[in-house]
Amino acid sequence: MTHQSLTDVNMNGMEKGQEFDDEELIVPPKNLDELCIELRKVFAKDRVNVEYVKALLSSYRSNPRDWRKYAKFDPHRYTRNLVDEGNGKFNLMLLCWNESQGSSIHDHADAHCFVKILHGNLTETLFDWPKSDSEEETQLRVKQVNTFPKDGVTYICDDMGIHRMENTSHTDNCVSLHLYSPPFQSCQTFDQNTGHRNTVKMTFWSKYGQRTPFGENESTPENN
Ligand code: 2CO
Ligand code: FE2
Repeated sequence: MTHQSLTDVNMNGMEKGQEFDDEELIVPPKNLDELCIELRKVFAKDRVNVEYVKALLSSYRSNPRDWRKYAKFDPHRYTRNLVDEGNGKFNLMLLCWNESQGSSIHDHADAHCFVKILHGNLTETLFDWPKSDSEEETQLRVKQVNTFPKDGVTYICDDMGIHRMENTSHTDNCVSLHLYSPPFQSCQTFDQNTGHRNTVKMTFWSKYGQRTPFGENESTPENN
């Protein structure tokens, strides 16, 4: 057996020159805790490898045992439930969508947005940005509509457009895992018919499995 020096093989058993975040080398996380640990490592670096993060999220097989404690539904709108603050580099959260619940059309505040479906199906409608230089009212143009099944993964950033997410099922709810990096607390929403925009604050229905105390979300209702 030949002996490789320690400088040729790093702690992950990778040879020199191989990237730490090569998607060919992913070890599927066995649960949500393992996924969080790996995400913290990946986002500790200055540059985000979008393909790697997508592949990592895809490799995790959703298990309700892992995320049940964060899955809290509201009869009136979808909920945002904080799972991990990623050492300040990202926010990881569970979004819980009852039957027919959906978001407004919104942007992502110059952040990366990764989505992994944990239960049910989620439909994304992707729109072009409204022309920012015109006062003219124009309908937003639909670029694409996609439905993602359980364990499916998707990604959006402002360069790709703006979107609406909805659970179009009348019989099943949906749970999705969202990662935003860098974290953000407000975004813009858009009127589909006129292109008019509003800035809205985003809030958490719960944090680490505990209902957010009344008052912590300020007096303005969230509207994202
Ligand atoms: N961005 C929306 C939110 O965080 C959900 S749609 O998926 O990006 O509330
Ligand atoms: Fe979104």
